[in-house]
Amino acid sequence: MISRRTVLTATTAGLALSQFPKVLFASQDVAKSYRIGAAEGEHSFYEGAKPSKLWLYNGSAPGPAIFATKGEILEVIFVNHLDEPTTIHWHGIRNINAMDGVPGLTQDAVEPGDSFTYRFPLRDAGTFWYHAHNKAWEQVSRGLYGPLIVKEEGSQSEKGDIVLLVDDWLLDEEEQIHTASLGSLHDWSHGGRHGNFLTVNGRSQPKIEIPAEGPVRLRFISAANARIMRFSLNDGLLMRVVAVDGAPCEPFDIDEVALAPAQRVDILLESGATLQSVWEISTGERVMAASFERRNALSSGLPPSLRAMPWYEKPNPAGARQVDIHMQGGAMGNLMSAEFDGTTRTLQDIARNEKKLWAFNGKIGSYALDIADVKLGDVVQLNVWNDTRWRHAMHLHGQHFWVSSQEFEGGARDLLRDTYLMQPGERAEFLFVADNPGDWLFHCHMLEHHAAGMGGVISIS
Ligand SMILES: [Cu+2]
Repeated sequence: MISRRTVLTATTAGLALSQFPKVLFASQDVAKSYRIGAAEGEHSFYEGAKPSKLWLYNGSAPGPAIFATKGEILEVIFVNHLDEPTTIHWHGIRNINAMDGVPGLTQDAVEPGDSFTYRFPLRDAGTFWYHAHNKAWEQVSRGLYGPLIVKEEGSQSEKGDIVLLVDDWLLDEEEQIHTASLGSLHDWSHGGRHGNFLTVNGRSQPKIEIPAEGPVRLRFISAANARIMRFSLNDGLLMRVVAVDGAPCEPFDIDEVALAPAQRVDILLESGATLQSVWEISTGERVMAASFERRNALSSGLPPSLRAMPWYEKPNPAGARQVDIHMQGGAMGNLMSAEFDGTTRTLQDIARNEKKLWAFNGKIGSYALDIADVKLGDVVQLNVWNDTRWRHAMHLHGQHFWVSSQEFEGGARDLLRDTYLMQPGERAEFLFVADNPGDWLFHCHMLEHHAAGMGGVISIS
């Protein structure tokens, strides 16, 4: 940990204070410090299961749950014990750019045996998660992710505050990661890698303790590579949505919650008394995801965050900086040719030889693809057109955007999100205040689509 004295000593050694990234000065206030190591390990998905060989943070699936409070500085001393480079991305955190964890854009990848210290202020309370961001299509599918929950200042720990981190793993008959299909061109050009084994918090059909009475908050987080999951509760219990992607929203009631990769939805039940189970229903077949057990008659009041406002109001779109993003490509699409590394080639050629299949505005995406340079403080409107045959979960790093969401029953709703699920043919406007400087990735969170070219950079300065 870098103390005030370290900084002062460095200054007298001739380094100007301005050369230090701002974040160092906050280090003396570090309130939560974690050590997280990534390594191969074994994990049992259920009692008596044959251990599965996974890639894990601190040996557990999911990685350690990080609980912190809004306003705190979070420090994570990360060590890479894998045989390949990696980084950690803090999904949904309106982060300092240098701490965003995108290798080749915001930091160098952490090489095997090396370490990297992430240290950043927690500006917002909400439901977040963290995951590997190098070769994420493989590293996340092998288990490198965990929950990050930021509480409101002054909120007590709530027994009824339940994390449901869901994932679909693709396992073979030995209950090991199906490695032969990793990187399948079919997945990359179609709907991504879909698993065959559902877990909640790393376990198959876990029994989760809830208080015998009082409200229950369910924090759904999807760590799936590509599957769009859908959940309902026993007896069709109504779910009151109180936050999406971490940000509080005007509450609304639904029967089913849809969850695209990386999305979060917080559900409030005024009383957990009749809550028994949660079911995954996206395949048309009801699969039990988890059940609930009542312990201790601990009643607790509603956490203050449940009545909170969105982080910022929807800005006025008049005069917003317009950025058009035309998404094309993939199987059965209308993209015949695209620019790759400065040269225009047929999509067939690029797919076969470069394994790239998706484009923004006629260009195959990468960290070198500059989508837009915008001025700090500008209101920006991304006009996103999904001109493909596939659904895409579009994620903007570093900020949340307002979108007229078509994702839930009951018509369009203005929501503040960081990941929006777009239907084939859908056009959507993502409206945000560009108040966070840096180079920010905008990409599809179907991790195979991102790997195959669906991503680019929005620079704010
Ligand atoms: Cu996609």
